[in-house]
Amino acid sequence: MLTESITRRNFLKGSASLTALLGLGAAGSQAPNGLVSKAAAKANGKVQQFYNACPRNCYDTCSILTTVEDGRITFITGNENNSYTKGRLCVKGNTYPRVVYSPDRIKYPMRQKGRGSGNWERISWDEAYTIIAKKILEIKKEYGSTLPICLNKYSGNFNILNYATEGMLSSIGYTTRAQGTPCDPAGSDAQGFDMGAAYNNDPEQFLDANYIILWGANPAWTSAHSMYFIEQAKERGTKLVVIDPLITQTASKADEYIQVKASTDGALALGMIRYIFDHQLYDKEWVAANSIGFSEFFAYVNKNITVEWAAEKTGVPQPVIERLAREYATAKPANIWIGFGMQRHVNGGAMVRAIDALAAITGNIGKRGGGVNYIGEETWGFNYYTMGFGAPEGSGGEEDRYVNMNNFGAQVLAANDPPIKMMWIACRNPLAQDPEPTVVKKAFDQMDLIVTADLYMTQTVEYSDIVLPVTTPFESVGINVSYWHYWMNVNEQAIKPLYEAKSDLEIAMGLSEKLNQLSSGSCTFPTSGDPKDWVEKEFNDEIKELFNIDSWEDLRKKGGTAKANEKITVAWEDLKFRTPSGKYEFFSKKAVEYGHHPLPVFTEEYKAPKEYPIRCMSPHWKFGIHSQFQHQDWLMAIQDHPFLEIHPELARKKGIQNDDIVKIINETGHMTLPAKITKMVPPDTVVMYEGWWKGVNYTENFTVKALAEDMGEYQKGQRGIAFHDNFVNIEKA
Ligand SMILES: Nc1nc2c(c(=O)[nH]1)N[C@H]1C(S)=C(S)[C@@H](COP(=O)(O)OP(=O)(O)OC[C@H]3O[C@@H](n4cnc5c(=O)[nH]c(N)nc54)[C@H](O)[C@@H]3O)O[C@H]1N2
Ligand SMILES: Nc1nc2c(c(=O)[nH]1)N[C@H]1C(S)=C(S)[C@@H](COP(=O)(O)OP(=O)(O)OC[C@H]3O[C@@H](n4cnc5c(=O)[nH]c(N)nc54)[C@H](O)[C@@H]3O)O[C@H]1N2
Ligand SMILES: [Mo]
Repeated sequence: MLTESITRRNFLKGSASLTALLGLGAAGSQAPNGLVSKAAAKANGKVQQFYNACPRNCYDTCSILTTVEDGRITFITGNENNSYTKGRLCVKGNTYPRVVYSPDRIKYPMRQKGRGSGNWERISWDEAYTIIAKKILEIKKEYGSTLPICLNKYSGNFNILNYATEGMLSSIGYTTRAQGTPCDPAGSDAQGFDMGAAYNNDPEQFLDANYIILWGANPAWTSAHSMYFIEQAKERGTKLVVIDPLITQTASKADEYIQVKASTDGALALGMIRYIFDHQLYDKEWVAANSIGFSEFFAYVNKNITVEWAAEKTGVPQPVIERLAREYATAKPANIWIGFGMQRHVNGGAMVRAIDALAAITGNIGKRGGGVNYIGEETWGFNYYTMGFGAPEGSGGEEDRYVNMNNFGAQVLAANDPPIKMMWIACRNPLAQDPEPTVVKKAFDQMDLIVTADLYMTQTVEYSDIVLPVTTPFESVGINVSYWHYWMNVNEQAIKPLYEAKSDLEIAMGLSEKLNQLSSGSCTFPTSGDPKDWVEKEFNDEIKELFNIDSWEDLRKKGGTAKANEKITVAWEDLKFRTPSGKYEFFSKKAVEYGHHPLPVFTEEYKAPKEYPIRCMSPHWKFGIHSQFQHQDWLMAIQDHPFLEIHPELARKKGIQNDDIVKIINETGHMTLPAKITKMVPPDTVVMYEGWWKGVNYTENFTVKALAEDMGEYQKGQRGIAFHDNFVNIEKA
C-alpha cells in the first residue's frame, strides 16, 4: 500500500521572491508574462520568428508564434492566423519558455544503479543505445520473439512524427503494446454504436447555436479557447446550461447550472426524452428518415421512464427537467458538448448513448450549431509513414500482443506466454497517471530493463533503469492536429536541442543504427534522415486537399496553420452515418455484439461500499495537463501543493477545518492532503485534482481502483477506467 504525506508548506509570497524564482532580469523590457517583449527583442536585432504547435493531449492544440533572439526563446504567444487559437495561449502554454529552460530538465542519458535508488550516472548516447540494443537481442534469442518487450506510449506529445516510437518497436519484430486510451473510450463506443463513429462539429460553431449544454465538460479549465466561442454566443443571446456534480469555473459562467448526482446523467437524458415524447416535441420526420430502431426506443422509454423517476434518481427537480427538456427541444439548433469527464463511470457509455438519443430525437444531429459533440478524428488522415517498416525477416511470433493501457500493471503481470521482461515508456507517466500505482510498480519489478524517454524526472523515470532525454516541441520538427477543432499546425525547429536531448524520432533512428551494428538486419527502421523529410512524408493527396496545402513547407509559408475544408466541419451533415445500416441506430446490433443492450437504456450507477461512502473524484487541473506543467516553478508559484476539496457539511461532520491534514482511505491505498473547504463540491463527494507537484509525493491515483468503464473495446480496443467511481472515507489526520 502506498502512503503519502503532505505537510503544510510555506507559500511563496511577495513579488521579490517571485521575481527571483522566475530568474528575471531588470524590469522594463519585460512583457506581462515576464519575458522580454517582442518589441524589445526586435530592437536588439537578430530576431527570428517560428511557428510551433502545442502537442499536448488537449482539445485546443494551439498554434504558437515563437520569437527567438540569439538562439534563445525570448517570447511566445498564440498565432493570430489561427481563428481558434486567436493569438492567445492558456496559462500553461505561456509557461513554455520555462518548460524549455527549466533547470529540472533531464540533460543527458543516464543509468540508475538500483531502481528507485536515485543513484543515477551519466552515460553517453552510444552506451545507452548499446545497453538497450543488447537487451533486445538477448530477449529475442532467449524467447524466440520480441513479445517480451512492451511499449507503453500515449499522450505526452501528439506530434505525428512521434509515432516513430511505435514504428521503431514494430521494426524489431512483434512486441507487446499498451492499447486503448484513458480519455474517451466508453463515450466513443457509445457514439460508435449510435452513429458509427465519434465526430464533432467545429467548436467555432458554438457561435451558431441557439442553446448550449455543457454536459460534464469543464472547458474553462480543459479547453480555454472554446470558452471564447461559448461566451460570445452567450453575449448574442444563446442560453448556456452546465450540467456537472461540481460547481466548476465553467458552471460559474452559465445561465443555468444543474447539479446532477454523479453517474446519473443517463436518467436525466431519458427523463427529458420522456417529456419530449409526451409533449410531441420530437422531430418525427428526422427520426423516420434517418434512424432505425426508433419505435423500440419509444416503447422502452414509455414503459420504463418517467420524469418523476428521473428527478428522484438525479436529484434534479422535476420542473427543472421539464423546462430543460422543453427549452432544448425547441431552441434549434441546440448544441450539446459531452465532456470526457462525464463518462469516467461504470455506466459512462450508456449515459452517452442516452444523451446522443436526446440530440437525435430533436433532429439536432447534422446541423451547424447543433450536434452532440464529443471528439473527432476527421483531420488525422496522415500517412503514419514512421509506422510502416514492419518486422524484420525471421521475427518470431505473428502479431503484436495487446495489454490494456488503462489497467496496465495487472495486465502486464498476467501476460505470461511469454512474460514481459523489458519496457519502453515514452510520452507516459504510468506510475502517476494509472489506477493502482502499486500494481503498476509490481509489474515494473518483473522487468529486466525499463527505458523511459522523458523531459523530467517523473515518478516513472525515478523507477526506470535508463532515461533518455527528449526535446521540447521548440527543439524539433513536427505537425499536429486536434481531436476537437479543425486546424493543422506546423511545428518548426525554433532552437537547437538543449543539452543532449533528442526527439523520439531521432532516438528511433539511433537505436536502429545500433541494433543493425550489433546484428545486421535486426531492425528495419531507417538509421538516418532529416526530420523535415520525414514530416513531408506524412502528407498524402487527401490531407493536402482537405487543408488546401501542397506540403509541410507550403503550410509553413502560409502562416503555419490551416483549417480543414468546410465540407467536413458539420458532423454528419450528409446524414450518412457509419453504422451497419447507414442510419442513426437507436437499436444497435453492434452494441449487442459487444455484450450490451441494443437500445440506449438506463444503466445503474456504481454503488458506494458501506465502509467507503464518500465519492472521491479526480478531474483535470487548470494549471497542468496530467503530470505536465504544474511542477514548473512558474506554476508552483501560483499553487504549490495539491489539496482535497470538502463540502462544509461533510467537514463539520468529520471535525475537519480548512488546511487541516486529512487522511483519505480505501481498500486500494491511503494518503493525506490538506483540506480546502468549499461549497463547490456536493456534501457526499470530495475532490482532488490530477497533477504532479514538485517535491510532493502525490498522485491522484493512490486510492483509485482499476474499475472498468462499461465500454471501449469497439472503437478503442480496450475499456477505460471509471476514475470518478472511486469511493473513500476521510478523517482528520
Ligand atoms: N488544463 C487541462 N486541460 C486538459 C487536460 C488537463 O489535464 N488539464 N487534459 C486533457 C485531456 S487528456 C482530457 S481527456 C480532457 C478532459 O476534459 P474534460 O472532460 O473537460 O475534463 P474532466 O476534468 O475529466 O471532466 C470534466 C467534468 O466532468 C465532470 N463529471 C464527472 N463525473 C460526472 C458525471 O457523472 N456527470 C456529469 N454531468 N459530469 C461529471 C467533472 O466534475 C468535471 O467538471 O481535457 C484535456 N485538457
Ligand atoms: N485519477 C485520474 N487519473 C487519470 C485521469 C483522471 O481524470 N483521473 N485522466 C486520465 C487521462 S484522460 C489521461 S489522457 C492520462 C494521461 O496520462 P499520460 O499519458 O501519462 O500523460 P502526461 O502526464 O501528460 O504525459 C506523460 C509524460 O510525457 C512526457 N513527454 C512530453 N513530451 C514528450 C515527448 O516529446 N517525448 C516523450 N518521450 N515524452 C514526452 C511528459 O514529460 C510526461 O512525463 O491520465 C489519466 N489518469
Ligand atoms: Mo485524456
